[in-house]
Amino acid sequence: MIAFFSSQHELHAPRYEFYRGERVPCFEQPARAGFVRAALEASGHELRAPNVDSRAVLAQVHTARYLAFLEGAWAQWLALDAGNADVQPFPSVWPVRTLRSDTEPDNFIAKLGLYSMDSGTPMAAGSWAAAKAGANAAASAARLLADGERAVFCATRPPGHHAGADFMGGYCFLNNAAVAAQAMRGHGGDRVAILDVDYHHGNGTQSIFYDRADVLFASIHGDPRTEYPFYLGHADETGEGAGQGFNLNLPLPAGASAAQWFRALEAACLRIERHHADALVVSLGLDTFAGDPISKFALHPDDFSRLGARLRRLGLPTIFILEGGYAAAELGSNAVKVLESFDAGGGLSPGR
Ligand code: SP5
Ligand code: ZN
Repeated sequence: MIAFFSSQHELHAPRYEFYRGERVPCFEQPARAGFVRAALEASGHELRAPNVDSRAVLAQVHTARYLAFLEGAWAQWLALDAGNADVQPFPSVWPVRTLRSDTEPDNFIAKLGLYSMDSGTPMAAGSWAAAKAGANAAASAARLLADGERAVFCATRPPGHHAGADFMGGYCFLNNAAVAAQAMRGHGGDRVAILDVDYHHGNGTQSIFYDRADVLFASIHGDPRTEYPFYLGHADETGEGAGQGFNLNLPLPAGASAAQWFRALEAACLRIERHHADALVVSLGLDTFAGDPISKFALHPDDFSRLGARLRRLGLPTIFILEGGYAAAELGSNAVKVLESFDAGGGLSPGR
């Protein structure tokens, strides 16, 4: 399978995040992409640099003021104090209910709070460049699909599915899955389905498409009553307005077995089949792996092969987008299991 990979990802290299009030090394590290790249190369997959500028599609899924903030954020941070080059900015105040989010404050940390859902998304000098390269990969994959490619993998970091139209969060800045889906719409696909299999609910993707019937969002994830991102991802979120019925959340309790997980996958696949999509975008988080350090599902390497095989049976042109997965050493081999079992069945289903 063709994979888009950009060495620009290395420019996003914050050193620490907070856990229980302590600084700990970032779970979402550059080494993750290195392991994925190595596994792809070792098994003979073609790596390509992104070759499509995502700017126009980004403007369809994110707000102009959020994109402007992200692009200029590091320069603003440095302008405050030259010593900030070695300091990671974190938000400390957020416009929750009753506070205004329509006006952008002048204070940098206040802006960071306005555009963040959590304090768990550390920013570094090259975060914008890395995130933009990931969005470019998503747009590049959509163009390849429009040109007839069966499936493409975006081996990108930072991940994207927690990022909403105007906020970052959960290690995510730009929503790559939303870019891929929106770009497919722009290439003439009438209906797109997004399947999010990351351990964490893809709150950003859900919110971007919540009132739309053209992009179905289906997600299997840890129950938000106990698992991040906590404030979205419940089963009763089914879409609104024209999007009513086009959002499917399948939360599972932390500790759910592989058998439970595959029952949820079957429900998601049945809903995707009913959508009669022209293309599928998979938010491929691999933090469902039993060895993941921050998640609580129990998939094993063979289960990732089973996932790829089931997705192949949907018979859809498919863009896989790397999301989470923090057992870095196993990340590449688990991703390759999904891709290779997907590829194993060959061409598109009859009638396409
Ligand atoms: C894309 C993605 O997977 N984002 C996940 C963001 C999760 N942020 C919360 C991390 C909390 C870390 N908890 C550490 C528990 C160690 N036992
Ligand atoms: Zn995750």
